[in-house]
Order: sequence, then structure tokens, then C-alpha cells
Amino acid sequence: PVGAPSVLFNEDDSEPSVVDEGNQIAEGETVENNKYKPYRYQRQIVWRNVALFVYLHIAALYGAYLMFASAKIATSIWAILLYQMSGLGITAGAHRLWAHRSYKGKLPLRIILMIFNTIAFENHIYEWARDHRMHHKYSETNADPHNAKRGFFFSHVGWLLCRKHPEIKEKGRGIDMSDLERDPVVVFQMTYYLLLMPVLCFLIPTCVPVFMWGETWSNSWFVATMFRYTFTLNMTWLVNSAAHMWGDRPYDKFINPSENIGVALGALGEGWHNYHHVFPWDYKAAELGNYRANLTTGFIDFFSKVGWAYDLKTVSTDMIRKRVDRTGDGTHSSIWGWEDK
Ligand code: ST9
Ligand code: ZN
Ligand code: ZN
Repeated sequence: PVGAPSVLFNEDDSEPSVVDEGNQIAEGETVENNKYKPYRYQRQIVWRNVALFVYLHIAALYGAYLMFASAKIATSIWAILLYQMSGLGITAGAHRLWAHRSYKGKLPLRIILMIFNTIAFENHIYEWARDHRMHHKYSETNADPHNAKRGFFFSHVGWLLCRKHPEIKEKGRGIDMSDLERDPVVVFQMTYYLLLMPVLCFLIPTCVPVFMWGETWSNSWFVATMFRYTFTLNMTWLVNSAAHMWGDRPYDKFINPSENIGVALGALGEGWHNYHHVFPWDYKAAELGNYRANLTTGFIDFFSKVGWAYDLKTVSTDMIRKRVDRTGDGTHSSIWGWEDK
């Protein structure tokens, strides 16, 4: 049924079937033992988050306007630099290093990535990685925090605007996070997050343009902070929404994640999402290692040369070829033949 959105995104297993007072699981009840009853779930909107995200997006639109109307060029360059640094804190850091362990990082690299990650304010590394491990293990079910079967809006941002589905909390207990609990860099960030995050995501990005090149407070706040932060968030969210809907599926046509070059460009190499869901341990998060729309791979390779990134995991051509032959949708050779590698 791949390619037919009405089949792919039907909501019948995701939407509330029985209205209940809350999301609580009754005592003694688990997801498993109440499977003969419809699971009790009612979407509960968190209005504080709705208000914050509405403000963020209006402020970001104003920032985009100011960027062209009155901001200094240095402020725009600063905003782009922050987007790239914070983006790498998500892609090379929270995603490929901490959530997937697709390579190992020495202490100095982990500290840099933790700082970059904090600029991004996408929750601390531990929470991000826990949600992401759930996203892979229970992909597109109720236990996936941004279940794409609930539609574009839910998987893009809606999941951050309401209480989590009880199955996430229930099944999430079984997710092993002990590796991150042993990493002092992750623990440090988690412990001081409410202090570090406002300083690194909001305060420093706003103060630098004002004190370094005489930018106005208004331009600085709306361009370097509001626009840059909201833009980076949306680039990240597109991996969960657009790259779970649109694009080829050369490695596995039976899953929704797709190869989406637009998302790959905006998300620093994270749009090759069909490959990534099939081979999540590959540090490239894509088949090709030649930095085809994949800045993050270039970043990890650079630090591998420095010696701070090591044990880079990847997948053999033979294994990929077998998988393409078995489950691919036939687009593999039309995009890039094996001989191109
Ligand atoms: C943001 C994150 O934007 C974006 C992540 C995107 C991921 C993309 C992945 C794609 C691949 C990589 C591509 C990268 C591309 C990057 C490109 C860059 C250019 N497992 O959450 P709570 C339990 S954040 C296990 O409060 P509620 C747990 O016991 C934006 N257990 O649930 C937990 O307690 P604790 C800024 C879990 O009350 C308890 O439940 N941040 C799990 O339902 C309660 O958890 C915000 O806006 C789990 N997975 O609230 C904040 N989850 O934590 C938004 C939960 O103490 N968040 N439990 O252990 C919130 O306000 C709330 O979380 C909520 C849900 C309202 C959404
Ligand atoms: Zn995904
Ligand atoms: Zn992943």
C-alpha cells in the first residue's frame, strides 16, 4: 500500500476511541493486559506550549522580515552560524552519537557537541535520545512520540503541544538509557539544563550582535534568536513529518520514512530517512559518504581525522545491495547506480 496516503495515514489506531477523564492507566492495568478493551486515550492539549509556539512563530516571521529590512549583515551571518552549530549539536550529537551510538566521541568532542546541543534547545540530550529510541523501536505506532500515522501536523509539531500517549510512558520504561546515565557530559547538561539552556540558546545569541557590532536589541532578538531558533526547530521537525511522507524508498518500500533531498539540505544530512530507518547504526545516516547534502558526515569525518571521533560504524555495500534487492521500491539504481560509489 506504499504511496497511497489515505492508507498510510489513516488515523483509526491513533485517535481516541473511548473518551476517558484522563490519560491515567488504572491500577494493575498495562497496555498488554487491557488489549481486549479499546485503549483509553484522550488528546490533552497543553495550552502553555501552544501559546509559546504561536509567539515563537510570529516572532520568527518578524525576524525573517527584519533580516532583510534592517539587520546588519554580521547579524545574519551570526544567525546562520548558530543554526549550523546548534544543528550539529542535534545531528552529530544527540542523534548520531548519543541516541544511536553510531560512533564514539572523546571528551573534548562530547563537550563541544553538548554546548552546540544546548544552543538548539530541543530538550536535553537524555530526553531527546529517549524519545528518539522510542521513535525507532516503535516506529509509527502509539508508542512513537511523533507517530507519523497521526498526520503531518502531529508529527511535525503537534506532539509537542499535547500530553504524550500513555503507551509511550508504559513501553518507555523498557528503554535502556544506562549508557547515557554513565556519560558525565550528558548528566552535567541534564543537571544544569535550566541554567545552561537560557544562556546558550537565548542570552548569548542576543547579546553578541549588540555588544560586538552595535546591532539593535530588537534586530538581535528577532533575527539571531527568534528566527534562528524557530528555523532550526522546523528543519528538525521536517525529518519527522516530510521525510516520513514524501520521497523514494530505495531500501524498504514497506515503511514510510523516505529519501528527501530537501529535508537533507535543511537538516544537515538527516533527510536520507529511508536508509536511516533501515540501517540506524550507520554514522553517515545515509548510504553515500561523499557528503551529498550531508554536512554532519563531513563534520564527523573531520573529527575522526583529528582523533576525537572513533569507532565509526557503517554498513557494507553487500548488505545494502541485498536489502535493496529484497525490499527496495526499485528507485535505487535510477538515482545512483552501484558503479557511482
Ligand atoms: C523539540 C524536540 O523540538 C525535537 C525532536 C525532534 C526529533 C527529530 C528526530 C529526527 C531524526 C534526527 C534529525 C535531526 C535533524 C536536525 C536538523 C537541525 C538543523 N520514554 O514529556 P513528559 C515518561 S523540543 C520513556 O513531561 P507529558 C517519563 O517517566 C522543543 N519514558 O510527558 C517522563 O518523566 P521524566 C522545546 C518517557 O506530561 C514522564 O513520562 N521543548 C518517555 O505527557 C513525563 O514526560 C519543548 O517545547 C519516553 N520517550 O508532556 C518542550 N517520554 O522525564 C515540549 C515520557 O521525569 N515538551 N516518558 O522521566 C513538553 O512540554 C512535554 O514533554 C509534553 C508532554 C507536553 C510534550
Ligand atoms: Zn524517523
Ligand atoms: Zn535516528
